[in-house]
Amino acid sequence: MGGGEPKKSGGEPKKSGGGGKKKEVKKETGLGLTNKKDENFGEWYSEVVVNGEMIEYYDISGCYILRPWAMAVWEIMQKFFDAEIKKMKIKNCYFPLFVSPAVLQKEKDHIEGFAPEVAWVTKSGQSELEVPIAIRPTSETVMYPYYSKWIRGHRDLPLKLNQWCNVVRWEFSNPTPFIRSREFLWQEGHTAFATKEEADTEVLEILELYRRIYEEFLAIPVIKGKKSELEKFAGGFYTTSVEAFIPNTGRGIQGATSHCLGQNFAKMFEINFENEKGEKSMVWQNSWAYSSRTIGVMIMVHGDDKGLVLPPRVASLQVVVVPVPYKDADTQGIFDACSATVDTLCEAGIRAEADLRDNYSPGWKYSHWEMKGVPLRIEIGPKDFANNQVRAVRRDNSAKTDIPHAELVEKVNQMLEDIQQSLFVAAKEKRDACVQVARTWEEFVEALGQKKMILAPWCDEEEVEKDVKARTKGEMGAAKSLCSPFDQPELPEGTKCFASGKPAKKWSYWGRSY
Ligand code: 87F
Repeated sequence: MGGGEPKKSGGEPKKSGGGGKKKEVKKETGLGLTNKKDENFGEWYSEVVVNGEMIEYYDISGCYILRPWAMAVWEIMQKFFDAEIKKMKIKNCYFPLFVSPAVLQKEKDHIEGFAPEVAWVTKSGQSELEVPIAIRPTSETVMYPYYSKWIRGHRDLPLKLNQWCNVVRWEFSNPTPFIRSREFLWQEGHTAFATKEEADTEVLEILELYRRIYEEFLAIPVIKGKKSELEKFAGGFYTTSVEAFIPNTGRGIQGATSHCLGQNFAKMFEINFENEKGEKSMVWQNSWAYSSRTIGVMIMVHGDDKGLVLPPRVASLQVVVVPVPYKDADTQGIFDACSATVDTLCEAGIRAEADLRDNYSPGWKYSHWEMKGVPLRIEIGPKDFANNQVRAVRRDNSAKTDIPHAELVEKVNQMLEDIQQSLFVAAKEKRDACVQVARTWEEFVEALGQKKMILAPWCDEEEVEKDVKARTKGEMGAAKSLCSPFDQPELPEGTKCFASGKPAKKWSYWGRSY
């Protein structure tokens, strides 16, 4: 089970354990976590998002305040992705938050399963609206009527739009900050092409950008693949995704999706164009999104018992410089050295700040910035000051290095790069250790019991997947297919499906998931 939100209406993280003396001290300083990641993961997560200053709980269940510390991570990823899609000639736009019931109905076959999650506005002040209006859970129905209007001839294609916005899905099960919230931030791309080939190419280009967000920015290994018929977006033609894994809970998590919608929506919304031969044709469409869920996956994968661990590339603060004055030492000199160190780092493009507050001890500051996950701490004490050096301490492994001032920028850059790499490698090793090949139902059930992500040969039949879900139903939730990886291991002739015993058609990842 993933992180849970506090059960109390007040929205405070649960305090667990008896209030021993040690805990009193922690409470006073506001530092430290009462829950351990490996012992009580859900509670640990609720605590770390708050104490790390990413989230504040809100008085509406499933809604969370994203504090500047979280928003900065979002903006760094946004800057990257926005620049990349602009290179692909995708343009940003903004469509309204509200959807009329009439247009929502157009898509009713596909929306059917989602209907309970759609939130409606029914009143303004005390008066009932004549027609209630829906709040977008996604924007197909908002945007596509206008695609129909704007696309006339082949010269209007491709039409490639993206919007950065919030969406609302009124989830009922177990809301979790970032991972499953009733309102979240995302980008949604909606593109239309003259040909299937162009659409197919874009699906994979976008999926590669999603891989890069996870692997290069968040330092989280993902698997690229195709969703099963049961798990794909019902309104689409096929769905590709990047899938991550949370070792502590043994759950897979869909990281982002890139869909080829085929011509389904073109039919529904009459998005037609006249092709070069003067014939009427339907467009091919894609849609793709990643959301603020990315941040939750990062916290779950890298966080530890001291708090958040931010990968340097997404950390708004990469280096915190802490003065360590001593009774008789030249305090002003140390403070000035801290400021000078920050200036040097910032000039080199490193995101650095000094914590010069005089009402907190160095030890308190260490814990504070560890809780917030700053990748590198630089300490400057009397000895460092006298030797014209600084002491650097890594957040990920606590390793300490003395750096001569002359090598500051070079060494810090190296260390940040190394931390980024180490986090990815550590996450990958942990993830890989959770992958289990299962060839039979017995092996599958055993691996599932061990919280594994299971790679199994599959007949690719929808009925069989439904059967797997039914047979694994229980307290922890059923297993489902996560994706069929693009990177397929060899499948020798005669290999049988783990679940049905029929001839296997492909390898597929399975597991419990978020
Ligand atoms: C919830 C309520 C109503 C997901 C929903 O993935 C509708 C929906 O259509 C719904 N939850 N979906 C599927 C969203 C598909 C697609 N939309 C554009 C994406 C990428 C961005």
